[in-house]
Amino acid sequence: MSKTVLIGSQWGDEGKGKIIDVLTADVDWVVRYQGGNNAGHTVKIGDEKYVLHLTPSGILREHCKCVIGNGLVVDIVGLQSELSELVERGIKLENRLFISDRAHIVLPYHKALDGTKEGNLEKGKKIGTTKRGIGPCYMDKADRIGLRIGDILEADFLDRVRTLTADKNTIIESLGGEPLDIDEVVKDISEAADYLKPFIRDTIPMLNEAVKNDDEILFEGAQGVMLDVDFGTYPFVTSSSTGAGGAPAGSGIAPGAIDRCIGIVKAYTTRVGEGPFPTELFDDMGMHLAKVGDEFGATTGRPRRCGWFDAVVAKYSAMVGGINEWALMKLDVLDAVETIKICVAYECDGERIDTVPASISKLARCKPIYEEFKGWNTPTTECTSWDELPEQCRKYVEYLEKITGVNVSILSVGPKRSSTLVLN
Ligand code: 2SA
Ligand code: MG
Repeated sequence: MSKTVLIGSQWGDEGKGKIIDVLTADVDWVVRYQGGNNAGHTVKIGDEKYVLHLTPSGILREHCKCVIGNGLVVDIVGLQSELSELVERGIKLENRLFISDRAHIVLPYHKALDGTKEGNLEKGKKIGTTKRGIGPCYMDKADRIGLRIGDILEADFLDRVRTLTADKNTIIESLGGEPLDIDEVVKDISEAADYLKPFIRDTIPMLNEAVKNDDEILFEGAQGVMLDVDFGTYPFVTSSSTGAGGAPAGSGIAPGAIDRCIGIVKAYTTRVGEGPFPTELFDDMGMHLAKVGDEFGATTGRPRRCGWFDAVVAKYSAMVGGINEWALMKLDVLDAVETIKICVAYECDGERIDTVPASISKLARCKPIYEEFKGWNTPTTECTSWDELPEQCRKYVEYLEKITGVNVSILSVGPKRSSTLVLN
C-alpha cells in the first residue's frame, strides 16, 4: 500500500481535484497538509460539481477517511459552510472527517489584514492574494500568537478571540482598514466552533497508526511548487510549503513513510495573481488557451494568465518535489493548436539558463527559448487508451517525458472521470 503525495507542479490549478477523485477509488485516507481555503479543488461526478476549499477531496468517496492536518490554516466559518453544504447534498461526515487540534485558525481579522495590506501595496508590488487571510494567519503561527483548533475546546477560547480581535482592530485601523465588530466576530466564531467540535482530534497518532497498518494514504497538496514559500517565485508566493516536503511537516508522519510523489502539470501553464511568468502569452493564443481551457479561478473566479508549457519549471519542480510521475492534464486543450511551443531553457542577460533563478527581477528578465512541435489537429476527448491517441499527440507526451526526465503515469483529455487515462 502506498503513501502518495500529490502536488501541483506549476502555479496551482493544475487539476488536483480531478486526479484525487480518480486515485481515491482505492485509497483509505486523504490528508490535506498545508494552505487553507485559498485552494479550490473541483471534482465533477456525473452531472454534480463540487468545489472543495478545505475539505480533503476524499470526502466524496464513502470509504475514505479525511484529515485536515496540523499544517493547515482553517477558516472555521468557511469550513462550517462548506461542510453544511456537503451534508445537505447527502455526504456523511461522522467518523470520516478529522481536524487536527494543532491546525491554526484563520480569524476574521486575518482576512481583514490580508485585504487591507494588499490594498495598500502599489501596483507591481501586489501579491494578488486570494484575500482569505492565509499570510496573516501563518504570520501569527510563526510569531506564536495564533489560536489553534484545539483551543476551541478550552473554556477561555471566546475570551481570547475577543481580546485578539480588539488588539488586531488597532492594527487594521492603523493601516487604514475598517475595524471589525467584535460582538459579531465572537458570535460567528462561537457558532462555527460549536459546529466543528465533534471533528477535532489529535490526528497525529491516528495517521501514524494508519501508516503502521499499511493503509493506502494520499496527501493532497494545494497550490503548486512555484507558489511554495521557499521554492516559488518569492515574494509572489503563498505562505506554506506546497511541495512534497510539506506533507510530513503538515501531517506528523515521518518523511521516510512517503514512497510516491505524483506531480500534476497542465500541458500548458497558467498563473493567477501577480508575479513573473516567463512563458505568458498576451496574444490570441493566450486567449485561446484561456477559453478552451476554461481558465478561471475556482476560489475567486479570477481569469488565469495563460502561456506555453515551461519545462524549466517542470524540471525544477520535479527536482525539489522528488516527483517520480507526472499526471499530465488538459492535453485536449491543445487539440486544435497548429504549432505547440515548449520552453526548454531561458535566455537571461545573454546567458542560457536551465533552472529557476531565486531573484525575481532576474526571472522577470528571462526570455523563454522555445522548441516547436507540430500539433495533432484531432479531438482527443473521446480517447480512452494510449493507443487511441493520435500519433503526433503520443509523440508530444513522449517528448515532454524526455525533456523533463519524468514519465507520465496519468493523462487527462477532458473533464469527465472517463477521460482520464492511467498508463503503465
Ligand atoms: P494567498 O491567498 O496568500 O495564498 O495568495 C498568494 C499567492 O498564491 C496564489 N494562490 C493561488 N494560485 C492559484 N490557485 C490557487 N487556488 C485557487 C484555486 C485560486 C482561485 O485553486 O482555484 O480560485 O483564485 C491559489 N491560492 C493562492 C495567489 O494567486 C497569489 O499569487
Ligand atoms: Mg484550483
